[in-house]
Amino acid sequence: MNPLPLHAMRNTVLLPLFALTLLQACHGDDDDAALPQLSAATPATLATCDTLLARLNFANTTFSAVSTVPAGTLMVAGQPIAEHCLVTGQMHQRTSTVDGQTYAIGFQMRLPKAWNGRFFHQVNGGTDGNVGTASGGIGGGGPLTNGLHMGFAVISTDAGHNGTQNPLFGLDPQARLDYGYQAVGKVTPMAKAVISTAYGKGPDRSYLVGCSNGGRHAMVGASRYADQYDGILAGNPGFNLPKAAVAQLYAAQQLNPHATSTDLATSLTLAERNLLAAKVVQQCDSLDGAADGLVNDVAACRGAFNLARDVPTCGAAGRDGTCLTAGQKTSVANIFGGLKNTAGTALYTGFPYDAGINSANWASWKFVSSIGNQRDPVAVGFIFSTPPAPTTILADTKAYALAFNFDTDAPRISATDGTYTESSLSFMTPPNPSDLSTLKQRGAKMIVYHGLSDGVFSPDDTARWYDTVRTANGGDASNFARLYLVPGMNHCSGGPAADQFNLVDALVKWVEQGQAPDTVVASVRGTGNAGGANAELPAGWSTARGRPLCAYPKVARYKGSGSIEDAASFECR
Ligand SMILES: [Ca+2]
Repeated sequence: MNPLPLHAMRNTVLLPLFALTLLQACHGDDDDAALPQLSAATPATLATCDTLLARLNFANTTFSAVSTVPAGTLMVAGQPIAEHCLVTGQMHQRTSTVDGQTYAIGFQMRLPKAWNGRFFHQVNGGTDGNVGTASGGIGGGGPLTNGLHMGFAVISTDAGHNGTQNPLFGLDPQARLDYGYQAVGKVTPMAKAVISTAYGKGPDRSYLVGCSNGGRHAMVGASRYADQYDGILAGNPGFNLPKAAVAQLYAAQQLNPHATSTDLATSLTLAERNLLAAKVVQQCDSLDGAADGLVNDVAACRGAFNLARDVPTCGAAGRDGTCLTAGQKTSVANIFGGLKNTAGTALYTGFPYDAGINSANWASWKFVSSIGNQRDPVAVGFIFSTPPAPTTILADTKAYALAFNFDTDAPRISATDGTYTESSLSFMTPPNPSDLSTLKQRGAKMIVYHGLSDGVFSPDDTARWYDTVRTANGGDASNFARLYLVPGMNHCSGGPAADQFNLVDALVKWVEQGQAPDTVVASVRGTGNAGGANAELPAGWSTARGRPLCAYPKVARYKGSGSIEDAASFECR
């Protein structure tokens, strides 16, 4: 059946119900059949590292050094890495006419002697500015393995500025653009050329992998550079990062009136957050069929948990850890409800109530990052605002956060001027985020995961994005893009969660073998875990607990029999 007339008919003609049903069934089949199957990568061997430096040549690139890293010299999570070739360098060195600083895109590549034929672009987190070890982290809380160990040729970059230029690189317009998306665009062809020179052939398959801001890079890449990547893995993506950072300042303003000292954490103490999480668990845990401390059915929990009703309100005795004041409840409701301006326009998505919101990572985002001089205030002020905030805010970033006006200051994230000609919402976010047609039509695949107890980037924002992708693809995008929401997990890892999983392996099987990721199992990280134990693993849980990761909108539901510690006792539906 030719799909083209069917598409046209579905969009333009009203059909009898039976015909429409038939067409939808055919449409799905045709869609699947229309997607090309990419061939599998084939391995190769690096002949020589020693002579590579002299043979490397790429426009706007200085290759600084090349050296052999003998087997076992580099250890990743206690695991010795096999022999590989380390290449370091920088691209597009320049002096800014705006701030006089010298900028470049620094990078390192690690090229395994025994190569699996694949390229792994490790996109990094935070505000970048650091060339992290190009070991190819696969995401989640504990490296079961890593891209380098799996045989990928891996690149890591600083996205166009160094650590000492953080966060004031935002004053330079080009450094903003490199951080937003252009560094990925510039290093990708260079890295492929290095691989081609080193192995005698370019990468058969290319993957873009990261979490947090790295997840944002990956999602932006899925839109902007889909012609250059076969697989995209985006974890806890801050794909609306300027909005999320503004929402962090809002959280600080909501919490600050309840603080009993200069420490913002006193606004909602651990005892109070434990109470809040316990009440969420009390109302929502069993909705998935198992009282196991994990709220899998987050959609049902929205209706089941009521902050005003389910959390005790403090009486005359005041705060003692067993209640929240009426004012605290209002602030918590505002934070989880999502930032709105005084006109009632939503400026960022809200957050789901989940079991992991009492975790240290959640607290760090809300009480430290929201007011500190490393993350949200300086990112909003220097990198995302046009014009940028004066550098004098560095002297008191908390004051800047608490004075931020959501009606008059927030619009600066979408503003431009003669110096900053592209707004931060433009350079930080994926253009046309629901349109993944380039990626889809060439047979590439995309996997996104997001912890449901993320303290900074909303999993609801990611789910809402995925809903738009489904809608843009006739209601089902699962043949090329899938989203996994991870109950209890904080920002990229941690929390009361099964946070250890290998979605890179799942992605490669999907891209290269057409094996869709239906049965990916996540595990907890207990004592003795090679990737590091999870300090917040609840005492009552087995250290062997496993859970299936379920492709949204499915959730893991208890089958009704079998150990609740066993992944096989749960099914996705
Ligand atoms: Ca449960």
